[in-house]
Amino acid sequence: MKYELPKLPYSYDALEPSIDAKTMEIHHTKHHQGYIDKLNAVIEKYPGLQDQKLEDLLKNLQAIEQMEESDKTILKNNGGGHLNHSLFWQMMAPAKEVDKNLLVEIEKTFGYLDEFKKTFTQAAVGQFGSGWAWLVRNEAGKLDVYSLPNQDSPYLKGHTPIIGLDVWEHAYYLKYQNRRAEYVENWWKVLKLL
Ligand code: MN3
Repeated sequence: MKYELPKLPYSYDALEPSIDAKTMEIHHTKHHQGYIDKLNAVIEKYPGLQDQKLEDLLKNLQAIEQMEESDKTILKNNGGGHLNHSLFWQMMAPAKEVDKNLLVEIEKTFGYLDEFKKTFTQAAVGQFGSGWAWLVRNEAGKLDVYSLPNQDSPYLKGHTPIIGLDVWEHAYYLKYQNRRAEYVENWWKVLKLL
């Protein structure tokens, strides 16, 4: 099976002014496509792994015996890149569709939505260099917030990602340059779920 670039559920300019159309188009057609191309190239070498879900490959990455270490790194970076971005596009929208169950659980875990937003924002702004801020469900079934470098997926830790924010410079540099905090502040407006 070849991985393919998922279509966006909205147009490139739909998230303006929070995220500009040019950034969306380059991010989707160049960056995300780039991860998919490299993911396909490495998976092609291992026919035995091609029927497995990508989430499961990342969860069990260290235990995959037949794969060379250097290829595991390629799979981690580009499989993560593909999954992370696929989720990222789906979580955003020009209009809110609040997930009430998630909201209740966030309030239970973090006290208030604003407290959660503060914690998540700190993870996003504080991530040194490229990476993502994550809201995940951990191995105990509880919500947790942290950042991970590069394209590391929460699946590598056995966690399920719920909300992810891309803080690689390619996600915001055209519009916000070095002002990551301003990008994060505006991103909340196009996060569909909350
Ligand atoms: Mn990206």
